[in-house]
Amino acid sequence: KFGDGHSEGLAELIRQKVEPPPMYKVVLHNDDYTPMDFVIDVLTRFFNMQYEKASEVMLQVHYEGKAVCGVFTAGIAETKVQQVSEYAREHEHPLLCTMERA
Ligand code: TYC
Repeated sequence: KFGDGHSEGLAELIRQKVEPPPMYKVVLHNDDYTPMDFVIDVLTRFFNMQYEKASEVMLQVHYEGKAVCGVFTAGIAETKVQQVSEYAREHEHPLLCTMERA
């Protein structure tokens, strides 16, 4: 039976035991409308950054177009992207958050 989490081959099970899991960068993207203070709030709220670090990362996005907020396993990265996207939507800001293979 497929798709129930018990259909992996032995080689995949061994790989999982000896290889680190694939990691994903969570990336924030610049836009012209999201307030700087809101981006700092996002970085402190969802990425556990202190205000000073959050301000640095926010400015990196603002001046360079994007910045990495953190590197996580797939499930955690997906959750961060969802949480940030929902929070931005709730506050009606166009802030874009994506993930990419590290
Ligand atoms: N460029 C935005 C402004 O000038 C600030 C901003 C920073 C927006 C980072 C998005 O991910 C972002 N208000």
